[in-house]
Amino acid sequence: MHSLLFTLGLATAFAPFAAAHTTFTTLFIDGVNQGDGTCIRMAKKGDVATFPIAGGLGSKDMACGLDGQDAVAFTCPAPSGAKLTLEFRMWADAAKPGAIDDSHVGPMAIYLKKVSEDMKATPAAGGGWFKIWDEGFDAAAKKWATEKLIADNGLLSIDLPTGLPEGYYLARHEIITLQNVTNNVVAPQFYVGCAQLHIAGGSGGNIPSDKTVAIPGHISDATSPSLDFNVYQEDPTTYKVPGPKVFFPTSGSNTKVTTTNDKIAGTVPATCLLKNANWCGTAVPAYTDETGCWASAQNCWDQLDVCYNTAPPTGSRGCKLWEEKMCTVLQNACQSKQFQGPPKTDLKADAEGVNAPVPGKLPGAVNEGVKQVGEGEGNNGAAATATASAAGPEATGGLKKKCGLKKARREEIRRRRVVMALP
Ligand SMILES: [Cu+2]
Repeated sequence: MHSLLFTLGLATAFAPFAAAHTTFTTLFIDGVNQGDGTCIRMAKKGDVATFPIAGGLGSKDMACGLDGQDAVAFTCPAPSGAKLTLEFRMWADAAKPGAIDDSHVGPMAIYLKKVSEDMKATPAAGGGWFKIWDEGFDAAAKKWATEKLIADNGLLSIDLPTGLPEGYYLARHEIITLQNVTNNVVAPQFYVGCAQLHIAGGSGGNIPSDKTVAIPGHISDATSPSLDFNVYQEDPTTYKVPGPKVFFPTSGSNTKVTTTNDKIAGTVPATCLLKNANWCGTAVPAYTDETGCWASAQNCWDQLDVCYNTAPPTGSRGCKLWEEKMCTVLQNACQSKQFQGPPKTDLKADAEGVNAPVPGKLPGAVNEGVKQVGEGEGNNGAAATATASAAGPEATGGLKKKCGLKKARREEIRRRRVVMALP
């Protein structure tokens, strides 16, 4: 008999592992860095930003994570069929390198949901989600999706479908890690988050409702073999990713459609002098006398307050730059009685140093070629089945080796179970 301990923040109770989880921090569209935290819904508090979902399979946090029901200010424009790259970090602000602790093995998936122009108007939790890609264990590479993510420095690229109706979307990632699932305890961890997108297109119709699922609800059975899977003992090539089948609406046209930013709600405004995640610094008032100078400086400090107060766990590098290059310069000018201003600055919305360095080369799309399978067919489970026989005894050898390596880890999990059983 299994005791079902679904994601009770199990690992979070153990300090050495507290920082070893993961969170989605940065989005690239066709190779262009949108900025750390920009267009991304993530947990607002840094100390829990990388933690798995704590509320269980029925929690609203399953949709876009903790605080994921709250829209952020910016929406990023993507051309039809654009390549998205998601960056995952162990430390949201990139204080230390790493994507996710290598003990965390399991599948990954990407979902989309069409929402209204007003990002606040459509709740993330609820119907309308469809899965555009998933991967469990790659038998050819002998790696779980998470292991491939680590090998790619926490970067995952995916091509968007070309047959989507133009409009606003949430793009959601789902990482499920199975390292704490043993023969006695089913404690998978869910790491989810969302990006706010506008996807250009126009040729696509609506998303058929029979291809969509509700989140939470898309995975409801904690006893299913997709969650109750012992990665230390079971054959990973038999693993099936949970949730719906992949639906990848393609259009016949390969022409890349783009929409100009001024037609899209929530894009970073052209007046943005410096950006930090979803905050934007705009020009301070011009002045010609002392009073005006100090008023302008105050305007700068007021903007700075908002920047620091709204900075997500990815950090406040942009705020610091605004403080140094704008407010401090302005204040010094007022103090030295230069009452004609403001002084010229060389700030750019994405100034050097606002974003953490990109940890590696952006990888090719995980679904390159997969979409040719045909829409709605997907690769849910199929990839594992198709490659299982090809992998042969070597795969088994790999598994054994992994068991040996993870022995200490299993013992630790057993200890944890005892701790968890205490009142
Ligand atoms: Cu973890």
